[in-house]
Amino acid sequence: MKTGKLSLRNHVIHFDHPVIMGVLNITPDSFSNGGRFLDPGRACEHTARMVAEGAEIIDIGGESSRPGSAPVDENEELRRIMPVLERLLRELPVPVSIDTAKPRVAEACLEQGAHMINDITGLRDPAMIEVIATHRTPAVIMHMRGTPQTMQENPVYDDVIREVLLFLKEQADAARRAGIPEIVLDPGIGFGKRVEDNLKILRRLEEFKSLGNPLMAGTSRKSFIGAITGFPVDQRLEGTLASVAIAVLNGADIVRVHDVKKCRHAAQVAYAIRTGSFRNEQALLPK
Ligand code: HH2
Repeated sequence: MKTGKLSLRNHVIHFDHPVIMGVLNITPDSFSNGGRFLDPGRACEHTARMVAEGAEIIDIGGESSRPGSAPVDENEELRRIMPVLERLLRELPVPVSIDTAKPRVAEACLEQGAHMINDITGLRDPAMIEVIATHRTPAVIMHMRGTPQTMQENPVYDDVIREVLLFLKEQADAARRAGIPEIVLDPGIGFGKRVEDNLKILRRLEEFKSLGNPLMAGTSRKSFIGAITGFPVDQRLEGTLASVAIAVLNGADIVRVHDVKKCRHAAQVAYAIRTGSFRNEQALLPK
């Protein structure tokens, strides 16, 4: 089976196994882990644990995107991210992605040595495309209807798969034309979508492979799981594991998660079922 790869400066990730992106939210108000990692020491400790458990990319966010969350200005976002980024780039054996929609934040982080920009607004700001293209690093393009402040105000789609596919294709084409070398696509589970839209996207995730890019999915602890199981964010691990397994079975190359070890196991089993091949992944962890 032909598998793809992603080059992140001096790191190359091959998609011959499911890749785990570990989430590090340095925010007071994220829907999950809000306030836990504002202290850089605790943030780095937690990240080191995620890497030891098998995270191959760390995604740092300094602004919550939960529905209705308050926007932060770029200085505050940088103040949260920078001390942790500097330390992680020095100490970590894995690449670091920055979850931001602000070109100036992206630029400062890329200048510092960050490996990728994860933009939940899907590079809608042309200045963001320019910054990433200048640094020749990859980008994650995610689909979101509206903004985090407005996205859950009655989102209705004629055909959610078609609309998301079209947006991702147009944005990926623009990014490619501008010189961004590699692009990861993400349908944006929970971003301006009803529960039934999220379910349909996960059920038909394979269709997003038609665009030819690596595919990422972020389902971890999200509210569609709570809507189904009836449990709050701190009790959504089992639902998350089911969704991670389905995402990988249906073609996700990267899964963005908070619970690295458990999600990695679920993803490994799903990947083995999808491809019919397996290897002892534990033996491949950095010692
Ligand atoms: N989900 C969140 C944030 N960033 N990026 C991508 N590419 N895909 C996602 O699904 C995604 C994302 C939301 O989750 P979290 O970071 O845990 O929460 P918050 O935004 O409240 O910090």
